[in-house]
Amino acid sequence: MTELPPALRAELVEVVGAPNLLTDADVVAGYAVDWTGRFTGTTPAVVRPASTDEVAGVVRACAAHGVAVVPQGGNTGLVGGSVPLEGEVVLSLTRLSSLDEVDRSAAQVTAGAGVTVASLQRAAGADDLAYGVDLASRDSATVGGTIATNAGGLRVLRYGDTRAQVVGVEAVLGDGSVVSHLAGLPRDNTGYHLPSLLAGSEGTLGVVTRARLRLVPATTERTVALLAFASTTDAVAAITPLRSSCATIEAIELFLPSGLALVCTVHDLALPFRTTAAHGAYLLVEAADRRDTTDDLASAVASLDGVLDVAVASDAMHRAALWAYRELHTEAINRVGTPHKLDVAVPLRVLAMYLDEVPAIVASIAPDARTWLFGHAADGNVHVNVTGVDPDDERVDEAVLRYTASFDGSISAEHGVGRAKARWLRMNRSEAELAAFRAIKRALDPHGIMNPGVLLAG
Ligand code: 2HG
Ligand code: ZN
Repeated sequence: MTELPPALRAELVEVVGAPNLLTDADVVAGYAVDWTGRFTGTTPAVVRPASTDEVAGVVRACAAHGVAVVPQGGNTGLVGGSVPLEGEVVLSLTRLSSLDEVDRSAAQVTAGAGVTVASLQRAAGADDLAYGVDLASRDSATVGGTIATNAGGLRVLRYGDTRAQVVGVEAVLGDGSVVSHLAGLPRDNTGYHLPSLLAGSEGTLGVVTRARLRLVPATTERTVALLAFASTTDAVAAITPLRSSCATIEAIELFLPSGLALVCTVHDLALPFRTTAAHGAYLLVEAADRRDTTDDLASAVASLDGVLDVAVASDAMHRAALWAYRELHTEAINRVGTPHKLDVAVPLRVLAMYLDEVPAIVASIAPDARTWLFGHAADGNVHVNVTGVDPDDERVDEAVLRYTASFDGSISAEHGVGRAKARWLRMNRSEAELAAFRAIKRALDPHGIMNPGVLLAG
């Protein structure tokens, strides 16, 4: 669709006011492309409601006119799930930015869908609490978007994924009805758990407008160690001993020498070690507590086999410098070319072999492509990025995902299925499961207007 039907336009103006219905081609173009530039669409309009009622009004109007809607938060998604690839209307949730006072007795807070993860973290921190989800895109990624995609991030091993933080939701379902259950009681067995269903539903059932989120005790002391190993096998073998000898570990991240070299070149950073010639893999480990964690982490590292080099940082500046080697991977890879992004998870017992095999699988199909591997090692979550392959050539994607699924691995570990992987969902899900998914979709989105083509293909 290139233009809104005039009657729909009038109804949307009625709901959100003319300034919040954007139709200027230059303005809406920015909402129609994803961060990586791989997914570009078009839209006749971007609607910017400011309350749950307005969202409901927008969804009802679009449903009445049979017009499809793509919900969008900070637009940091990586699987084409938040951009209008088939000319849908974009429902931008960034104006839903109300953040209630932190409820200290419950250790919870109610936040609007448009609140960024970074603002949520700041608000929790001011009350000596923390939000358990952290990710590199924290300054743009929103509460609504991270719930819709069930974002993982850097601290899943300690606090779980986004779904584990959501204790209540308010949402507008695909038929325009509003469901709201925000009490967040720790014990509440009164029926189906809609937060669990909506987390990871990628906007295909409805739109989360507010959420009640669990907070965790703030940690004041942090230590980061960057460990160098000769091989992926040695690095992966260190994960379980690290976790069992140091209870305060929050993150165990992995990257490889090629990625480190790229990050250092693109971002003009010095290498972390004098020589890296003998290194085959790195683990970045962070421990956090309310007391100094340096000794805990140092003794856990000292008992490991195969550590060739260690860099340790306790103060904020040096910690950030070590994290930069990991967090800047995404940006550095994007400078090489628009990547194919395959966010997968495999059991830890096959992780080292997987990391060693994937580049060969890619090379067998696309000899000139480059494969970049990094990710959340403790969860077996690997971000397979491939550059040098045409955006529409999906042979590499298919082969890597098939290899992943052969170990009962997940073809979408934390970014969602989006449009990018919808056609491969069968690799992970049985016909019976897909039938159940479709039945749920039909029940909550009877007009089929919520993010069509995302998650469930066709
Ligand atoms: C990360 O872990 C993000 O840094 C992005 O999930 C991963 O760019 C990617 O593939
Ligand atoms: Zn990640």
